[in-house]
Amino acid sequence: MRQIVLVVLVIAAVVAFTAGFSVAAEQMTREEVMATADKNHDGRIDLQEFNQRMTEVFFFADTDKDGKLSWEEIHAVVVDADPQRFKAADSDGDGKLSLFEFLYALDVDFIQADNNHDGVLVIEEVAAMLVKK
Ligand SMILES: [Ca+2]
Ligand SMILES: [Ca+2]
Ligand SMILES: [Ca+2]
Repeated sequence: MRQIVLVVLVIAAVVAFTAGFSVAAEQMTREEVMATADKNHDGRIDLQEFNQRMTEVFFFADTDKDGKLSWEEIHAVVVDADPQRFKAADSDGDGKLSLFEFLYALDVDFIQADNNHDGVLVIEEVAAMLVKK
């Protein structure tokens, strides 16, 4: 089974949804992923842009509007989502992710993708996440 880093899929998936297309996440190019998350168009995604984007994703994915993401809600947006990662992210064990749990888990992805530890992701680092197996 292909292992793609959750965060890139989430970015890509929400782009596909909000754009009104049923484009598979995998069909998005890294340029498209970058262009959507890079709000100030400086060619890099900083943690603030990242969290902003992920907060949008959170509320987009919360279809029953209870303020938390269930596994079903995550899975509806990210078909490749990993149930183990969902469990790991659910730190209070209530079976759902709060915004805090969601952002915290994704920030770990962000930090791991930031290869040179300068606090921002450049296109090469995003590309590295996309091809990670
Ligand atoms: Ca930026
Ligand atoms: Ca929900
Ligand atoms: Ca929880």
